[in-house]
Amino acid sequence: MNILANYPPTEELQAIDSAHHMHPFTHNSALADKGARVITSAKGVWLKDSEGEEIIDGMAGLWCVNIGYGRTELAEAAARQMRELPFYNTFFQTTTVPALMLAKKLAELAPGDLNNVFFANGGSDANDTNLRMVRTYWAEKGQPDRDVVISRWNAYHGSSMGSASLGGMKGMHGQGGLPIPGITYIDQPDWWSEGGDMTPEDFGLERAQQLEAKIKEIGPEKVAAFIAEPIQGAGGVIIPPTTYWPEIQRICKKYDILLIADEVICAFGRTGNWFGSQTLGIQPDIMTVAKGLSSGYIPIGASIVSDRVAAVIRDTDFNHGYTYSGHPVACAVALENLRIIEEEDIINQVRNVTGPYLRKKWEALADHPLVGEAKIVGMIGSIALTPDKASRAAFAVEGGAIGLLCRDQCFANNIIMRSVDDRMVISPPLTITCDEIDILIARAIKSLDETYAKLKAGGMLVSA
Ligand code: PXG
Repeated sequence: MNILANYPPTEELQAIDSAHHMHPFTHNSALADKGARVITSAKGVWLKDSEGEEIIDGMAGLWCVNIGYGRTELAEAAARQMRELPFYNTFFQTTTVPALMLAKKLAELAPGDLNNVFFANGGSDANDTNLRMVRTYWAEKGQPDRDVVISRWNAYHGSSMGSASLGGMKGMHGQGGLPIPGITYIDQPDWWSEGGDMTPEDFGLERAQQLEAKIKEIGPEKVAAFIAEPIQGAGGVIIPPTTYWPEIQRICKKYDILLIADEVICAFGRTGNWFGSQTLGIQPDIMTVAKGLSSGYIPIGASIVSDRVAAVIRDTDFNHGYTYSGHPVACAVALENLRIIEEEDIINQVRNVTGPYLRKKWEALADHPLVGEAKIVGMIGSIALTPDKASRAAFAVEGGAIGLLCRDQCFANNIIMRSVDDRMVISPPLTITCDEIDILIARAIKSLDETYAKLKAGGMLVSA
């Protein structure tokens, strides 16, 4: 059966979906009651569903379709590679041309001495690699007790046992016996929600200095690494105050703590540079990448490792790897994706043209009665919904219910914006045009207006 051209009616598809398909991060029974929206095709920034509705995708799939949908060059690269060599492993003294070429390309693109690439299938398993790698690094250097990794509350680093433990999502820790030992957390640099009366700059410093306090509490000789996203994505697009990262960098250097920048969302143009670390002024020892590496066309992730760390790991048997590490088809698709980003000058377009255009319109959303702060860097932004801007109040209704209401309103208006608690976030394809940005913003405003009207009518514009 050609499922692309000849699928059953929507209701039937939804019934099959709810009978057999368990969705991630979803209350599946509740979803079954209303039925999942069936996405059937896409081009550029536009999704189409099984009812023929056209939806503007403000989230680039799941923060990943950087070059937009429908690029047949990637399909052709995959088909070519599948015909030539669909799979071969990289475990036992063998390699493949796409894997080595992609490793070389990433080494060229990555800043500083990040010249060494260990492949994974996505961000979660790349972060598992990082956890084992930094501990192995210190053990090989004769410091096996140096095994604690410091992370941040409300960080997202993946969903496997290791990466979800590295993450600081309390709801995830509550299920399945997490976190695993040897991981500890400091607070996030979310000035809007947690900054109180401090200036953003003072608050950024204070939050960064929690790292130093934590290192002293544990003992520097026990700390292996600090892991963080340059800009927290799944945590609500938390863009840290300008004082934050320089202070983190200073502290990591002072105590010789390895710095892992989780670039799964920030890399490949999202912030207006190849890597978020360049935008935020970070010099990591390891970068985690995934998502935009293939623009989501095929699963692939990687750890990009500094010469210093790699020298030690290369000199030992690192007993770690995935069947599909360096999968030739995934690597061929990623290479084609990077070629397109480079040759079509997509990152400069974000930095100089579409990014500034979006920024102006996005920041103007702060004038809406429902919106407190509106922040954006490149093509990743968020707005905080609030019943009272002046006091930066949270809503009396808890659990991100207002955000969910706004998200559903967006969905009904054929715009995808994701809610994280009561923040709305966007991360559109980097190829979005100025005309499409106008449509995105118009639909966002319509959705905010409708949400506001509903809250007013329901008496829910009440501070906690
Ligand atoms: N690190 C970061 C920073 C991420 O954003 C991962 C690691 C894990 O990658 P994989 O490929 O294993 O999923 C991510 C993934 C959301 C959402 O709801 C975000 C992610 C994944 C799923 C949902 O915003 N980010």
